[in-house]
Amino acid sequence: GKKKPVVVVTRKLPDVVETRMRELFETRLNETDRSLTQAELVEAVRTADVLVPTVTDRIDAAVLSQAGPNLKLIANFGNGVDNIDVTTANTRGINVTNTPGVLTEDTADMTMALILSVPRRLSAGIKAVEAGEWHGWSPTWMLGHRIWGKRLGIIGMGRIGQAVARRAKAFGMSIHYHNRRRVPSHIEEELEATYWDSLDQMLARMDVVSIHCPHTPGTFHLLSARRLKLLKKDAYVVNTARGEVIDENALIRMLEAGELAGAGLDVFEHEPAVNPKLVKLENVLLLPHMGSATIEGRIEMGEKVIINIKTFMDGHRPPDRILPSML
Ligand code: 8YV
Repeated sequence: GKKKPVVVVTRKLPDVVETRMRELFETRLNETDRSLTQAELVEAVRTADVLVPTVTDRIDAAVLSQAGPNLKLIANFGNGVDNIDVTTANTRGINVTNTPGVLTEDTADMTMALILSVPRRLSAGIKAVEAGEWHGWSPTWMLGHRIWGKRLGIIGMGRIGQAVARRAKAFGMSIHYHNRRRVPSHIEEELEATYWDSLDQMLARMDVVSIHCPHTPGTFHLLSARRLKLLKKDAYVVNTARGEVIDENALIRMLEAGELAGAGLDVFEHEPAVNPKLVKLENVLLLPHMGSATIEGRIEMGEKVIINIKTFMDGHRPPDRILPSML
């Protein structure tokens, strides 16, 4: 039969995914639970037909310059492709795919959990009980803000942004959004969503702002120091997208100064490093990038990766191909 493609997987994936990959491909797995070293990554791109990286691998121009002649596909295990230099890859004739759709609802759930938890001070409450600092109910202790009747501003109204809007609407929030393009009117109507052409003007009016755009050169520090200052003093910021979209130092300064009510962050500008100043704040809830971390979702991400590889190897365009023009 046909020679099986050499598929190098950079991280340990769920067993069912690894088993299926072994059946279909000449699969080289990472048996450890750590990322590949730079040398191992270079060795991988040199020898692979297909590379399956994750968010923890930086596939930049320097790594791509080491790619062997057989490398034709980078099938990212994940939705965001900011870890990959897509333009350089395409210039070198290497296709890039991602895993859209299967982590939409899980990420939206985690976002909603943060939108519910941060204004209601869940993190501070849990810490108080654990520290034995609960000395009895008080009418004025641990008061947060309700979200019912408040305004949610969504930055990036793609699949995940819309899934968050649907949830927040059910919790009685009014939906506002900023996006490069307006979404179709039937979706706006379903969500009763208000489109803001001007991000600045939207920010000034919101009670909660949640980020759902990709990290690209165009969205780096989109929530800049200047824009963060436009937010109301009692507004909250939630981020389950990418840390780089917020100027994290500026956010920290504002939280420390009480110029913002709080933040729920699943992603960080220099993750896995979390700025110790963030950890010291009581009005934040910090999570270790677990927005899509469900067993079901990870298996479906693996299935998407496999479909992309199989389709490509059969000589067709893989369903989730990313072009630089899409970023
Ligand atoms: C994963 C994510 O944690 O898909 C994304 O963009 O951030 C998460 O689903 C990660 O990307 C896996 O590589």
